[in-house]
Amino acid sequence: MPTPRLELETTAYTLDQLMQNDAPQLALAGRSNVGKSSLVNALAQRRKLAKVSATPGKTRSINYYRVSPWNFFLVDLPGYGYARANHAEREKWGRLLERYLKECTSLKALVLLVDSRLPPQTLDINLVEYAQGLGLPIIPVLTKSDKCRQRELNARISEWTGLAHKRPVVTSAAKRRGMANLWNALLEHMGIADRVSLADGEVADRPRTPKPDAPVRKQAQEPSCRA
Ligand SMILES: Nc1nc2c(ncn2[C@@H]2O[C@H](COP(=O)(O)OP(=O)(O)OP(=O)(O)O)[C@@H](O)[C@H]2O)c(=O)[nH]1
Ligand SMILES: [Mg+2]
Repeated sequence: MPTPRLELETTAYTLDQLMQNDAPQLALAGRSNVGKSSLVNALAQRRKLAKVSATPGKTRSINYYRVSPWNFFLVDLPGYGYARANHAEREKWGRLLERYLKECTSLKALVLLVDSRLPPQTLDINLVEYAQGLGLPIIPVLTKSDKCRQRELNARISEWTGLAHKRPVVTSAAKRRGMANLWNALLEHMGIADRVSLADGEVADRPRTPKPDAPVRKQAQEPSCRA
């Protein structure tokens, strides 16, 4: 049973920097701060492969991660719906995302990340409709499940199964839960027969030792669980 490995291959900030490579791609899309970069790290069982931040709008580029031993790419997209980005920035990211989804012929599915704590949001539904219009399959993924009760997760599962016509994969990057399920959903979608077996909570690299007098950073406001 192979162990998946992720390596950053290249980064694109503009349309003319989009990677030209025939290998298949799976794109991770979702609202800003939903946990896309954290999920890349959890899938890779690493802590710092992708930059994570409590401040929304951290990922401003398209980051292509090569997945070994299989020859495909996971693509971390800039988050949408970042309220504090100015109009011009939002336009620029929107255009980049739209062109990427429309023109990348190697793109095999949109892995849509949605926060387990929130009912489907307009921007997510718009993206689902846009992708469905392009004939692009959607793999829905619930993030931050550690922040939710089972009752609320069940509600999300049925809402997203209805919208995306596929049962979402429930994950927590923080607790490293659901990573084997997610890998296996991705491999299955790619028509790859291998399956991954990772125990929940499994971490490959060593945790960073906190400095004794490191200042405590203020966290951005997070939605609360209403179940
Ligand atoms: N509790 C919990 N927090 C998480 C989880 N995944 C991500 N976070 C937190 O959510 C915040 C945003 O995570 P990112 O991975 O940077 O989110 P992103 O979608 O890449 O954000 P942008 O790059 O701004 O689009 C960070 O504070 C993470 O620590 C999770 O599974 N559980
Ligand atoms: Mg990010």
